Amino acid sequence: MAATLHPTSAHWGSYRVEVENDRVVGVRPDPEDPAPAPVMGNTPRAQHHRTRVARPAVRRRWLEHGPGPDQLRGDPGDSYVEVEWSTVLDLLAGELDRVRTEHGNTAIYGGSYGWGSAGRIHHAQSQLHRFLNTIGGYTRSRTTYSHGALEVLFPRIIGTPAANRLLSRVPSWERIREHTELLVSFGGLRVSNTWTTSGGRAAQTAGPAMRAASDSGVEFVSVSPLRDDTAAEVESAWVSLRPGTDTAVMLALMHVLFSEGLADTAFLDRYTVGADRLRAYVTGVRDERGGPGGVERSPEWAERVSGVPAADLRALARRMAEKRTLVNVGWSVQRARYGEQPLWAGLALACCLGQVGLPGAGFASGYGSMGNYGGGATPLGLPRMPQGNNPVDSFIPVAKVSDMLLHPGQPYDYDGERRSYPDIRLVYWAGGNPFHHHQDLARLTRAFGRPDTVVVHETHWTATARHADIVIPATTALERDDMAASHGDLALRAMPRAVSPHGLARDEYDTYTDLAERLGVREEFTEGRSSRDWMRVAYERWRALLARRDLEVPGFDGFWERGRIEMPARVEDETHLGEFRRDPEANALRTPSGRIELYSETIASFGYEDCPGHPVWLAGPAAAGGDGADRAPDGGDRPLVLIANQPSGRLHSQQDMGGYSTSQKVGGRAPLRMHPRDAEAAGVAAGDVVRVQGPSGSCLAGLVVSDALRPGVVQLSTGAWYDPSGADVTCAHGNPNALAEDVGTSSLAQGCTGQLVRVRVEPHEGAPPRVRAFEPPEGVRPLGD
Ligand SMILES: Nc1nc2c(c(=O)[nH]1)N[C@H]1C(S)=C(S)[C@@H](COP(=O)(O)OP(=O)(O)OC[C@H]3O[C@@H](n4cnc5c(=O)[nH]c(N)nc54)[C@H](O)[C@@H]3O)O[C@H]1N2
Ligand SMILES: Nc1nc2c(c(=O)[nH]1)N[C@H]1C(S)=C(S)[C@@H](COP(=O)(O)OP(=O)(O)OC[C@H]3O[C@@H](n4cnc5c(=O)[nH]c(N)nc54)[C@H](O)[C@@H]3O)O[C@H]1N2
Ligand SMILES: [Mo]
Repeated sequence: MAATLHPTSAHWGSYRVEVENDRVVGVRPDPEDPAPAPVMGNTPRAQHHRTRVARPAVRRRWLEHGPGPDQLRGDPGDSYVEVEWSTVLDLLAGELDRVRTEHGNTAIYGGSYGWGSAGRIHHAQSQLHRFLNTIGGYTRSRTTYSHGALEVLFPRIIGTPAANRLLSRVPSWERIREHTELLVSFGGLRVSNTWTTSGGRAAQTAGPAMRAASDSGVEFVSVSPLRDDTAAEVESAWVSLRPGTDTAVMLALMHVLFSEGLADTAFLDRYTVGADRLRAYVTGVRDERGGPGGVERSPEWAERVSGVPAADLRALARRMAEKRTLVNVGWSVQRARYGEQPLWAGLALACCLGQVGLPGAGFASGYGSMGNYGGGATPLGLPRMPQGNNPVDSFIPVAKVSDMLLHPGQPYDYDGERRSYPDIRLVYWAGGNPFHHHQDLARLTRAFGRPDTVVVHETHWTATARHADIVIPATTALERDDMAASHGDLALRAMPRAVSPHGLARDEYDTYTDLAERLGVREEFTEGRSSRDWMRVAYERWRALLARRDLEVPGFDGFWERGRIEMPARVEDETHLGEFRRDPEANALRTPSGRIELYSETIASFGYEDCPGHPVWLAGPAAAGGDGADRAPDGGDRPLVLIANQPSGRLHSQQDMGGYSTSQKVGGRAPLRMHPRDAEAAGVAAGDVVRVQGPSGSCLAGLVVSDALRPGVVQLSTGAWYDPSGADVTCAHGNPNALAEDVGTSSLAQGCTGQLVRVRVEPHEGAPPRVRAFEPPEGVRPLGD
């Protein structure tokens, strides 16, 4: 039988799958995509893999003992019982009802953070939230793992609307090509990161756009511990620094600007508050609390802390002052202890240059982090599935999940509030993998032992599914009709079902419909519609909104038949803070001063030692070992800094068993990159199984030796499926979150700090344990290859 081609869309792009006998046998890029992402190569094997959840399953111990805390949840030897759909739906509906009746809806944690799959209708998290809202609500999560520090800090220092625009309506790469002379990017500009866009993208344009900017003469400076953080096709100068020291570098650049008369004092006076205090701190007149006798944050000081030669810092500062300069702070840089500081210092640096609000200049955060950033257009609305309203107002900052489960009632600080954790009895997760994304996975296992019941909807038997009492098999995006488009996208694409559901997997919408039926709220959940009806309704509502602006798109049937339509979009030529620059009185920012707050009275009034009133240098654990004045205490027996960045071979943990992802592994384990000098010192060689020891645990990995890393730095990307089955090691497969510490950025934002971990790397003695991450748990009959 001849293969047929079916269009689909994922967070890693739009492409086509080849289907033969109801099986995905290959992938083909979209012929119109200028730079298709190789990540799509994971799909065929992942779609039919033996780790697919084929039937509903219940943990044997939960089935036998009923709900309750259980420290054996997630135990590698745990077993499951596969049950009928009607059985699992009865059990789950009964348990939801028991928890909300006995403990109230606050006791249900439905934050369910994660990237599920693309598709406007079958978005796992939105579906779950809609369902939980109809049964009385849930404790939710706030902010993201991606840029949690930015989301809390920027509303305080530039005001909420401007902070939102910083992430949503950003200058296009074309505009950069036109106006920018120098782009200094802290955290580099990884093309492999731009393959990903939440919701998918019609075409991969960021890589080609960066190259075009470089070809037409924009100068790039990549400030990063890794040389290859900026793509080879982009000509760039590499400023190699110790991880976690960007703030020191930025303060020194400001020191040069202030001491050489290059700082734009007219700009600082008119558009900012607090520049004097910051200047007094940078020049050493004041310390971080405003007291006398600080440290001069000179290039020589910064060289000791960051390893960047003082002469290079001087030259860079002068060049930045001379040219039309854009300062980009990649999201990774704030995913570390004191992650607020490099953001705030980066903005302050841009203000000292006086170019904020000019086309192609100022401050940005996100180029090179996500594909839609700089994509050049914002669609005028998107079809959406309504989620309803959550009557419960309980929330946590998203990366506090373990703390919440382990310490109900305990107080904690967040953005000026003293809050306390709710008492969670039921955890409900759909479309995320906390045993991929959270820090200190052994601690997360203890946390998941606390609630009465854990429910997970999954397509695959991930480590998170293996911590659940009730596992609900979900269809993949290839098994259902949907449509895709994202912010910064230009076309809406149909995603018609390509293959039948795997085993007994069902669309989550249908699962919730049956649960809602049992809980007496079917009508409220469905409003009388099937998911297919909702697709039409969501589309037609969007079409009606466009019609009110005299914009026309075809009716739903016309769209579905064509498979792809251009979306009316606003072309993004707006300069961030451009209006504010033109008239700072009429367009005052929504901050207490109406200006950019280089010193924030509000933040200072919180009294946080870990985030005072203006940007300061605070040495996080990664910065230890520099012989600067602010040396951090630890470091001795863990001399290396591990960078846990995004994997280039997949999206997070998704499709880790796929062909492209496994082609990067070394002996079936996650690849750890190390500088040849460090490898020699550690007594390890390329291809070896190495043991990595971090503050919270250990993992094994396969060694790759490369001089693209700064000495003292190793790289182990996230996303290898967590495998706690090895005897003497936390993860046998190479998940860096087995090593990382579970601490927030600061009391202000409490963001994720997983990017940097202090480690020791050593040879693994004896026969290494087998990797068992891709074997379904006991009691589950695998269906698939
Ligand atoms: N150490 C360290 N940790 C990090 C980071 C870091 O830099 N360093 N980065 C962090 C960041 S920025 C992020 S965003 C997080 C990402 O963390 P996650 O978003 O949690 O990671 P994913 O692997 O994308 O998880 C998505 C899950 O959804 C499942 N899924 C796919 N489709 C469906 C569906 O239709 N229905 C259901 N129910 N499930 C589906 C997939 O199988 C997968 O298990 O990780 C964070 N963790
Ligand atoms: N292929 C692929 N693309 C992705 C994802 C994926 O999983 N796979 N995930 C997506 C998601 S959800 C997000 S939020 C974005 C994240 O986007 P980013 O946060 O920008 O991505 P990372 O790859 O984590 O980090 C980028 C680089 O920052 C550098 N870096 C780390 N620490 C420091 C430091 O202290 N100082 C400096 N100057 N540089 C440092 C590292 O060398 C790293 O390679 O990526 C998205 N894109
Ligand atoms: Mo993210």
